[in-house]
Amino acid sequence: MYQPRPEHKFTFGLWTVGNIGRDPFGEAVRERLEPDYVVYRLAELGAYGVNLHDEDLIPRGTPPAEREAILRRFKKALQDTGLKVPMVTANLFSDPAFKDGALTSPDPWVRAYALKKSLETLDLGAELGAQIYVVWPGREGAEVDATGKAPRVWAWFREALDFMAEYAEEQGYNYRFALEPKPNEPRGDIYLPTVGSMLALIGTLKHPHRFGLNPEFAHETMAGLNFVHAVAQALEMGKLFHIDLNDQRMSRFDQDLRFGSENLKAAFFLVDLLEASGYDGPRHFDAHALRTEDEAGVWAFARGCMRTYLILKEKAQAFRADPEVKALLEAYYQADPEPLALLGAYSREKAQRLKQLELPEACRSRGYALEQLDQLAVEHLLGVRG
Ligand SMILES: [Mn+2]
Repeated sequence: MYQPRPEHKFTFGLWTVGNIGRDPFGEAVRERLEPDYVVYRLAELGAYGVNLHDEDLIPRGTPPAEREAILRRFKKALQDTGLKVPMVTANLFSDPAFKDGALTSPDPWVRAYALKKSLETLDLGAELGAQIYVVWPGREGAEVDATGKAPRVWAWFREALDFMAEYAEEQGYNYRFALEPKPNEPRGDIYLPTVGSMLALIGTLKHPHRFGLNPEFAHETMAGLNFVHAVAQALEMGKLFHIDLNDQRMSRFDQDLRFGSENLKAAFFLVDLLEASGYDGPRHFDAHALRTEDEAGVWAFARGCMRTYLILKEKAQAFRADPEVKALLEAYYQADPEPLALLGAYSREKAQRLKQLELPEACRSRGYALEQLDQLAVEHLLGVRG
């Protein structure tokens, strides 16, 4: 029961299970795990794939011969286990050069270097079979607005994205680009803080069909927003290219907690939404074990993420199949054909009839039975129904 299998498409980043527990106040508490070792362990746990930043696999400054040896070992582990690398992303945040932005640094040397690093990561990912390229503009932000940079960054960021897309096209790579918003951290404010701001940017790119979203539970929650709504909008627009699952308390630093460990109800409705949507991309856990944990705790964390997802999937199915829930929803959406005939696409005739409309008084006194519906969801979650 609740045993993860590759067809569930669960993925982890090398940086997630490989997180060494460093925080702004404390040193590392765990040893770095070798990438090939992570692959074997994730495969044992039933994961589908492993994702990476360029530097998770090949640390900056690795000599070419060593680079080849690392790649050989990593590819052998992938071959031995059947694990996939569905997504790659460039680390545009660790290098001190990126302290005032990477693709939006005021220094064109830095912008060019960030772009070069992105192209090299596209090459690396293509070599590993990746088809999703995430762009997380974590350093593309500011603490100081006196520079007047804010109105300029959009053009720089847009040009860089267009450049990457055209490079990928010319190389014959089969990438979809997934943009990941976050409100703050590491910068005081990040320029593209929410799913809504990213969706708006995509419409201004040269090749918008190649770009979509990689929304993250923790990031929208940090902004005080409803992650389920954000994902629903991305889905409806055909823009959910990837998803970062984890958990988070509101108004805190980026906690990257085990999936479902804090906002169980939001996680429940998220799984409900994703599973019903036909989304068939990876279910990626961008989270890490608590700093209190040793390596055993890391694998318990990884198992927990996947197990909770599968339990919530079962609960969501039971909730949707519950006859009381179905009856409440039927009544909720019950619709008189008369007003429906006045809605939809504009016509002069409809507009004239709308002006004659008298709202039935029952629309003011009607109850929507949401207390009953929500209580049923809570009872499914608490395990006393279904
Ligand atoms: Mn993330």
